Amino acid sequence: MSIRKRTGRIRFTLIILICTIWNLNETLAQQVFQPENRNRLTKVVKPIIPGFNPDPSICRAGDDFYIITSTNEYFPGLPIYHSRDLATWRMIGHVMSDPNYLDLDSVPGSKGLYAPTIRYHEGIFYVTCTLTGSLPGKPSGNFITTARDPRGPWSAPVWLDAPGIDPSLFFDDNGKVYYQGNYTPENKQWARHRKIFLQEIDLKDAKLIGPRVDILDAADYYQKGTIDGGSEFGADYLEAPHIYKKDGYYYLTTSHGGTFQQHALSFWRSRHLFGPYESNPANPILTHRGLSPAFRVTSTGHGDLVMDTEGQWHMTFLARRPLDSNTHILGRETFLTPVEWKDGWPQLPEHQSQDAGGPHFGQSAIPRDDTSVRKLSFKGSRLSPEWTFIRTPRENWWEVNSRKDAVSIRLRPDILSDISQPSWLGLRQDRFHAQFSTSMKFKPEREGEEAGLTVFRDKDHYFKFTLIGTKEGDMLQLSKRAIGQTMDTVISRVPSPGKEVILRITSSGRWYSFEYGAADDQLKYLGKDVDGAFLGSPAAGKFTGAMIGIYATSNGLKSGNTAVFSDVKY
Ligand code: 6LW
Repeated sequence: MSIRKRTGRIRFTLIILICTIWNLNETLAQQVFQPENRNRLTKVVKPIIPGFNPDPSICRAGDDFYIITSTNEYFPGLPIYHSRDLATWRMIGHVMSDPNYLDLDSVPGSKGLYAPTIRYHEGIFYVTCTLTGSLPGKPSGNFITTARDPRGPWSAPVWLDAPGIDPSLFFDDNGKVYYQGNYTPENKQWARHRKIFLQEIDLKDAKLIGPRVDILDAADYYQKGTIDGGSEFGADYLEAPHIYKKDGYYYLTTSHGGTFQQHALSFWRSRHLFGPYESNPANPILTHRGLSPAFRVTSTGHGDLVMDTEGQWHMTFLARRPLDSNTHILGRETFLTPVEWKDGWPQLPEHQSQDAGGPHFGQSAIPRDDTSVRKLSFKGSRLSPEWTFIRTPRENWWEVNSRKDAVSIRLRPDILSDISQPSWLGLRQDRFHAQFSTSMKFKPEREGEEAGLTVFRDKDHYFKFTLIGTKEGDMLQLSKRAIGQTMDTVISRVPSPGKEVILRITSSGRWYSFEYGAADDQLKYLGKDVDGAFLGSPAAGKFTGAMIGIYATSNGLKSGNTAVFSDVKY
C-alpha cells in the first residue's frame, strides 16, 4: 500500500476518533447536572435492601430505624428491617407471621399484601396495609395492626371500611390521627384514574370517622404536562400517599405513572390538613422515566420520608436494576437517599444527580454485589425469618433438625405451577452474582416423587433442578417453565447420582448454572450458563422478584416421603 494511501487512511481514522470522543463528551455533557434533571438519582446504584423488597415504608423510634416492604403472595408477610445507621439493615421479623391472621389461600401471584405503611407513635408501632386477591368471603381489603415491639407480637389485623390501596397514617400534633389512601373514583375519566382521600381514624376502635375528603385528584394533572412529563401515563395510578408536617405546612407525597418505567414521585403542601394542596413547581422530585429503560436504576418512586435525630431528612423508595430494558430478575428493591429542603420544598441532593458513568449495565458491568457465600444454619425449632413460603402454610410439612443443622420437607401433591401451597422454602435472590448450594438426602419411592432446588419467579416462570422418579429410573433433571407453557420443559437430565447429592446454582446476571456431585470440589454441570432472562421478563412476577428455594413434591400423588437439606450455603 502506497505511503500516500496509508497516511490518508491514518488521517481518516483520526477524524473518526475525534468525532467519537466529541460525541461522547456531548452525551456525557448532557448527563452532567442540569437543573431539570435534579429529580434523578443517577449516581445511586446500590439498594440498601436488595432483592424483592418493594414499596418500602420507614419510621424512627429513638435511634432505631425500621423499614417494612410488601410481600404479595408470600408468607410471612411484611418483613421488618432494622438499622441504626441507615446503611446496614437486618431483617428482624415480620408484621404478619401468624397463619391465623394472614390468609393467602389461593391468592394469585403478585396479589396478596400490597404496599404497607409503618409509623411509631408514643410507644406503639402501627402498620396499615391492603390484602388483595382473596377468595370471596375471606378477609380482604385495608387493615391496621399494632405492636409495642417491632419484633412482635403484632395484634390481629382489624379490617377497615376503606376503599383503595396504599393506606397510610398521619399523627397530627393536635392528637388526632388521620388515614389516607388512594381509590378509583366511580366516575373515573380514564382506566388508571385515581384520587387520594383523607379521613380521621379512631385508633381505639380502629374505625374511620368523620367526613372522607378527596385531597388530590389525578384528573387535575392528566395530560396537563405538569407531573406527567407530557406522557399519557404520567398521571396514572396516583398512589402511595403519605402526609408529614414541617414548619407549619402539611406535606403530601404520592407516586404516579405506575410502578415501572413511568414511575415518579411528587410533593404537594398546604397550611390546612384537608387542603387545598398546592403542587411543588419542581414536581416530580424523583423520576427516572426520562432515562433509558436499560439505565442502571429505573422505576424510581413510592417513597417515604423520615427525619433522623440530627434533623436530617431521608427518603426510602423503590427502584429496579434492569439487566437490559426488558429484564428485571431481582424485581423492585429498596433504596434510600438524603433529602434537602429548599424554599419550603423537599428536593434531592444535587450531587446525586450528576452522572459519571455510562447509561446502563452491560453483562460485564453488572455490579458485583456482595458475592460472599455464607452457611445458613437451622437451629432451634423455627426457621430463620428470611425463609419464605408461597402462600399461608396450613400444616407443618417442614421440620428443623438442629442436631443435623438441616431442614426436612415432606413431599406433598402441591406443585409450583398451581395456585396452591407447595412444599417450598425460598430466599430472595438479592444479587446478580449469587450462589446457592445444599447437600440433599432424597430417594424417590415411586414415579413422580421429586425434590431439589428452584429459581422461582411465579407459577409460570421457574427453573427446577431436581431428583425425580421416572419410568426410566431416578433422574437428576433440569427443567423450566416459562409463560405460555402448559408443562415444564426438560432442559437436561442424567441418571440419579445417588441418594445423597450436592446441588449448586450459580447466577451471573441473566445466566444460571446448575452443578451436582458428591463433594464441592467434584461438581459437574447439568446446565451451564442457561438463559434465565425469562425470569425477569415483563410477563414474569409482575410485583415480585426471583426467589431461590428448596422444594419437594409428589406431583399430585399421596406420599409419606421426605427430603432433607443440609449444609445450605447462600
Ligand atoms: C402497591 C402500589 C403499586 O400497593 O403496586 O404499582 C402495589 N403500584 O403502590 C403492589 O406493589
